[in-house]
Amino acid sequence: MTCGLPYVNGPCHIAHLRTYVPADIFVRFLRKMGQEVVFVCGSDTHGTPITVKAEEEGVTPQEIIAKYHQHFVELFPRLGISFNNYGNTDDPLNHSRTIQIIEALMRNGYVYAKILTLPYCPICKRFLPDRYQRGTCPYCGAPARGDECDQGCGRYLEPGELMDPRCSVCGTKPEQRETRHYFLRLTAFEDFLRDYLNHMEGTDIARNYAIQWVEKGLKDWNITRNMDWGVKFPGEEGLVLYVWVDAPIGYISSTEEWAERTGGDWEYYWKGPGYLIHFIGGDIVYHHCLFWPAMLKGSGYDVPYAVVASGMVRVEGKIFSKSRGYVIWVEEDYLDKGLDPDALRYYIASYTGHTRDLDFSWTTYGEKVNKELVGTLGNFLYRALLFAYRNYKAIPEGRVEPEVRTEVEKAIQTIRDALDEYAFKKITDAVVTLAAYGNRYLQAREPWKTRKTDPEKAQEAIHNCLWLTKAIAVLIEPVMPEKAEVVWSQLGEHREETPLSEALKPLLAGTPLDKPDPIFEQVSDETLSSLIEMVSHRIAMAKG
Ligand code: B3M
Ligand code: ZN
Repeated sequence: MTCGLPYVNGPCHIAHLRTYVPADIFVRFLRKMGQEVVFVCGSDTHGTPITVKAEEEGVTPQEIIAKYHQHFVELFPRLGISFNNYGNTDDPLNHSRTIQIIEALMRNGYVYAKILTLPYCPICKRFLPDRYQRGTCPYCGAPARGDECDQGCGRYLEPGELMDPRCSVCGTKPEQRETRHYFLRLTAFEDFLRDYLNHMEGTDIARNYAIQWVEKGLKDWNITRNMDWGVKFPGEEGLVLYVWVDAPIGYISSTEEWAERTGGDWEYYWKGPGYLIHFIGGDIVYHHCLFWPAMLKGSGYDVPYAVVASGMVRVEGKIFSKSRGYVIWVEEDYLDKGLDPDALRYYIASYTGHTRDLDFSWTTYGEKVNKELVGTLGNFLYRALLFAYRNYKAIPEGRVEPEVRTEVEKAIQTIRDALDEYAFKKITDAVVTLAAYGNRYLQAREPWKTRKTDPEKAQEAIHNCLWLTKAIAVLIEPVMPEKAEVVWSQLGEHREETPLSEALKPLLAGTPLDKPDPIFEQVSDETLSSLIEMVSHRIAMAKG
């Protein structure tokens, strides 16, 4: 399992989490169902996103990547994101794996050289790859940068395609100069890709977009850039591989790094019976479903079993944009303010279907936390545990009622189906529904009354509530791992990564209970207004 590699040119933001949180939930559930999973990611350290940022700050690319790599390494555990390995694409392992793959592609006849006439800035004295140019998208007319129509149709643009280019550093209109480049013969993979994409698992948006592009006709892919920073193209001075060549190869080298450290077998996943699953943002389907399978196929590796692409992210209703201020910085705006990491994981999983647009708004956040987490989920757990503690100080004896068992079985089935569809909202909904059922059950059994009139009945009811509590602890663990641990400890046990089947196992009556605390905290109106104010201020100050 992999997650798209973040460019380490800035800190982690909410749009990153749209990939990492669902992927982490998925991995945790696979493990709960007995699958062995290696979950890898790493920093994307090459390409113009890094060099442009380094130039802006007047530092070297190495300084930029060291700073933000460390930031991501420290951030993931704070959010319960549990990679088995987090590598980086400037690692010697990744350089050598990339060269190995390129040489294999060359040997197999899939790479050829061609002289191109490309924009060259006479003032900056260099060619203008990718983000060093701004101009107009030839497809939709929107303002765009060299390799991507980032404000319009979202298309991937080949070098030379951008219209009316300008140097993005000095604004000069570039000259045209000849330079030798290398291409991957993507057109040779057309039949292979058509067939592959028809079988590829994952979300519809990945498969359907990719199939459409193949049907529109493929073009060979320019895989080199006139730059120094990156993986050097073998035998060519002043040419590096395009970042989108060595970035996905980072998935392989991160697996190799994991294997070196643990004695595991990386080839099991990349050239053997293991399944490869990529979780990505919806804007990089082209790279993962066309370029990447072609590179793998052409150099003797296995192709991905599934590509799970998500919908886009909005902030307060507007398309996510760092420059326009529609952004939530995960560390500064969220974690460092003492907000609950599990509540953020819950928000991301539960807001909408995985392939739809996710809007992050603080008002919705407040409603979700206060109504769903505090009001329904936390309320049931707290009521059940507190009643048990006050009256019995231990888990009382009892038999699980068939109706209660059926509710848990239903939730488990819903979750299994949801995982098959990569439908994470269905998972959180199933858990909240189970807690709502628990609240109704408790209300109907009224143990606070029967405790005096029919003590055995009251015990039975509380036994059932605690059994439900245990089931909830098992089922929320992949979404809210910290909270699951707390619920387990409130049940008198210390358990992590319990198998899914544990949800239906009996409870150990007699286990002593401590006084529970509510596991979720209400977000106050004041906190919410200050968070809303923080974002509006940022938007007002943004340049554009
Ligand atoms: N670094 C980030 C992005 O375009 C890019 C992903 C690489 S995945 C191999 O979302
Ligand atoms: Zn466009």
